[in-house]
Amino acid sequence: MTRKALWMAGLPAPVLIAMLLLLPGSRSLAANDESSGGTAVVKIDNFVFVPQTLTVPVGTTVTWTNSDDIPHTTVSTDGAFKSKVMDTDEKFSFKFTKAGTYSYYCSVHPKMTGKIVVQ
Ligand SMILES: [Cu+2]
Repeated sequence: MTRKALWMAGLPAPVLIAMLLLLPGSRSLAANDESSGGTAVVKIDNFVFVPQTLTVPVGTTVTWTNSDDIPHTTVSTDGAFKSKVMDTDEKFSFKFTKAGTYSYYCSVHPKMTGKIVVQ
């Protein structure tokens, strides 16, 4: 009885594995679709935007996270977006709906600059 129950419990495993393998695949396909609206992340670490240049498809929401102990902002040079002052671990998100190159800086430390390239 016990042996039979174990054998049966093992049966669905290949099915589960196949499902686990297939599901992330279909999700990443959807992420590549411009209309689905993906996400991307810029980290602020040690007075640097990481990565300094980020290339994303149109429709991507970019989230900046301040990992510094010092307050920072992210401000577009052409006024497309402007965050409030972000304290440690605070975030700011902006959805890029138009192609273009968006330069930005930290208004507290204007030497901190970065770029979002939207294609
Ligand atoms: Cu700053």
